[in-house]
Amino acid sequence: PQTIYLADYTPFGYVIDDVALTFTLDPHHTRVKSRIAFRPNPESTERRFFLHGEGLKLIGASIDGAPVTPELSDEGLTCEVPDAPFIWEAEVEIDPAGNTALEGLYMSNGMYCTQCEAEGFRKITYYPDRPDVMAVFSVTINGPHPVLLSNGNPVATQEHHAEWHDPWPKPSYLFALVAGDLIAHADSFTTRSGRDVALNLYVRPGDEHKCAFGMQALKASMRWDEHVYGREYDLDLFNIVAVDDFNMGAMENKGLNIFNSSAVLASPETATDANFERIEAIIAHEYFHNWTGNRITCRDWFQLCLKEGLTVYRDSQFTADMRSAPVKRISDVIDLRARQFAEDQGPLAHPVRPESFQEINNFYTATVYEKGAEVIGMLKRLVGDAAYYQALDLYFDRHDGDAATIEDWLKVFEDSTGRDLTQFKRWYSQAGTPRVKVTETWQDGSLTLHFAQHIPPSSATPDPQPQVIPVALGLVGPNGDEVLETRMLELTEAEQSFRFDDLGARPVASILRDFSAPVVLEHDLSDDERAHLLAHDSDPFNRWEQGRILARQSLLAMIRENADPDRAYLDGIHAVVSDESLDPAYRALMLGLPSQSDLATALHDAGDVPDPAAIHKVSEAMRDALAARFAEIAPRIYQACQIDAPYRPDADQAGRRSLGNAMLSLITRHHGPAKAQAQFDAADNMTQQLAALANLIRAEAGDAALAAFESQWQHDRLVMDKWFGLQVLEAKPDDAADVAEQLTRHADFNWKNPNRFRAVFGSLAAHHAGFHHVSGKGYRLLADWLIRLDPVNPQTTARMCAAFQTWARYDAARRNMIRAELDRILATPKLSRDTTEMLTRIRG
Ligand code: DPP
Ligand code: ZN
Repeated sequence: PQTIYLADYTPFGYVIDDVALTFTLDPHHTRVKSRIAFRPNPESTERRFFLHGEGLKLIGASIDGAPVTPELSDEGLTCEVPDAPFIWEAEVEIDPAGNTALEGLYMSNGMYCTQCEAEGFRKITYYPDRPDVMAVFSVTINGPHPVLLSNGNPVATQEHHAEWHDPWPKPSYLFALVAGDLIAHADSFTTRSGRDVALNLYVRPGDEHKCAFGMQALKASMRWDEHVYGREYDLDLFNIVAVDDFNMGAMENKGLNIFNSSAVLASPETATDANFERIEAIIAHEYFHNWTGNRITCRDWFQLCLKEGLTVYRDSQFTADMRSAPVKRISDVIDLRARQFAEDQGPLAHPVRPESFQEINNFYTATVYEKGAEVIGMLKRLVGDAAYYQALDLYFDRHDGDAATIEDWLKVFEDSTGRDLTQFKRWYSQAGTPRVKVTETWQDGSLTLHFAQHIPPSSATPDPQPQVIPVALGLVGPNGDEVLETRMLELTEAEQSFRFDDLGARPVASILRDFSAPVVLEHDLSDDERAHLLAHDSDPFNRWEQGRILARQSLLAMIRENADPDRAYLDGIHAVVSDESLDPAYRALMLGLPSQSDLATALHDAGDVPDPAAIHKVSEAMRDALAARFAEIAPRIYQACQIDAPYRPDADQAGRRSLGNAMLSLITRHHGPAKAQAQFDAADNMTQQLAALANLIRAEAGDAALAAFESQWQHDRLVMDKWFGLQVLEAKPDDAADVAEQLTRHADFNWKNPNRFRAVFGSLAAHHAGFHHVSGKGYRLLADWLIRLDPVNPQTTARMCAAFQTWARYDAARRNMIRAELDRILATPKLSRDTTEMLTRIRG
């Protein structure tokens, strides 16, 4: 396959003034007519006329009305064109019902829908399918469906015929079309300048009761973006459509967002608190793209972080405002470490702005999204809040309507703050997670903190240079008081010291508060000092972090030295979790342990070879120890967390349920499954029902409940995804692969549906000890199914290959087994470009 380089960017040779598309829908024989007004691009000397096109049957083409015979290839067509403005017309035939890859125009449960990001539009018609070509689209749809939708505003609708016009110039990846027998959940929103916007959430009949929350979240997002970023919506209509078969979470098409049904549909009976929170965040994310992505788009796909990093950052601010800021921050850090750090420290490492790729779909990664968001957060910490919002105003002013770059973005900050961001830009160009080592000296009331930063070299970045790292620091006195309030230190050198004078007694340094930079901090505090911060730090993140480090250290000692669970950790956590003045959601987070995969990383970093079975064993032993330590208080906290009021998915109730269910798992461990069974039987919402079910399975008392759950919910796909996933996640390590294998034989294992495939195999990959079982059966099973899925859906297959990315940290036997499976997949005839690139990179 061909490698594409950022350095090779050149503008397209032609400008498009407008585009008219006419669709005549038919499951296997849809006709698409295009009429495109091109003219030579004055800013380009390129005069080769190339249009992307894949899997299209060309019926005919003409230029200015005269038929032409273009030269066709697998990737598109070329044609002789006039050196003056001209009208290109073409007609193609496509096969939406045969499109299982879910890119371009496809069918899902009888409805037509599209997914064009990144390069799906070329499967719909011949077009310069690149984000820097922006045009005004008019779309006509002929089809026998009650609902026919496209971007922008409707201009004419009659039965079986609809015409749409989108006044905002857009790149082809934001094109969308939907047709089907759908029902609208309608509402409206008035923008602060008085524009009335009609809002619709379109769903299939039967899902009408799952719309209300998504609609509220949309209105909250619209309000928030006005208040915080001064951004208003810019059309009279905003439509969202829920689709069951979808590769991603959702897509921000202009005026017509398309959502994976799992990312928008929710009712209290069918969705958990975590589902509600995720839905609220994704609705916000896609809505926020209207400005950061659509009004200002990307020049090329190397700039993907320009819209994704910023939009993830914006949706995290929104969630922090809607719910609890510390809980959101801690949850984001857990996720960042699990997904992004793993990527950054393995064979898939790449900069936030990559410099080459073969298949762009493989770069919708945690690095581009989540590290991309962290980079924005650091920029805001460095320039300060007021300067950040001023810079954003300038960004929207200066680049509205542009296809922009990271250089444009940074220039806005340089111009509005006067700050030189040359070194900061390394966050975009260098791969790898920086390690920051801190040593302290204490003398005559002065504390000196000595920082050393080191970025491990990788093939993506062989010679890393020091980065600008904002380090939020506070000092906590011996009695627990804050003796120095949070201040921002800026590391710019490989080594740097900061001195703090006139301190009476030696304080404990609380470093990297609020996780002010995406780095690995190595700060040798004693267990007593960590316990001191766990008890007293005013920074909720670092308080949580110290508990987490104590847990990790204890777990590692249990593996290496057969040590007992650390008393100081158990006591410290007991004290925080018992503190009723703290937010229940925060107390619940405090009870979490480092993931087994995180422990494997920690062992590998320390030069040990991780043994997944041993890691699983000590994690279980630690949970047993927590259950014993909480034996007395857990039933009381559990009781205090029960809610009499009707279910609401807000932060307050969700926090209480989360603490209550953390207690339920301790109680089940220590006292048996009676309480879990009672909760299962009484549950009137999915959060309580699913948590109880998980505990019953874990206690090996779940068979009856699993059967009852299945018969209650077999009509509901999204709930059945949970049923499939939970059985794998909660299986014993010896059984996880077998359970997954058996589930693939279930009549409802509809493996071509990405949500169902991920429910089983995403859960298997997430089950560390089960996936890495010494027999190799986890590896074999996943490889078998990736081979089967690849010809059907390359994008989801390639995404799932990441399960193998940590192979190099295990023992020789496991490494050999994994490599053999990677080779077996790679040897499959006609393997997709997506999967080939992923496996080649992973294998190294
Ligand atoms: N739809 C995906 C997202 O919103 C890709 N743009 O992140
Ligand atoms: Zn996005």
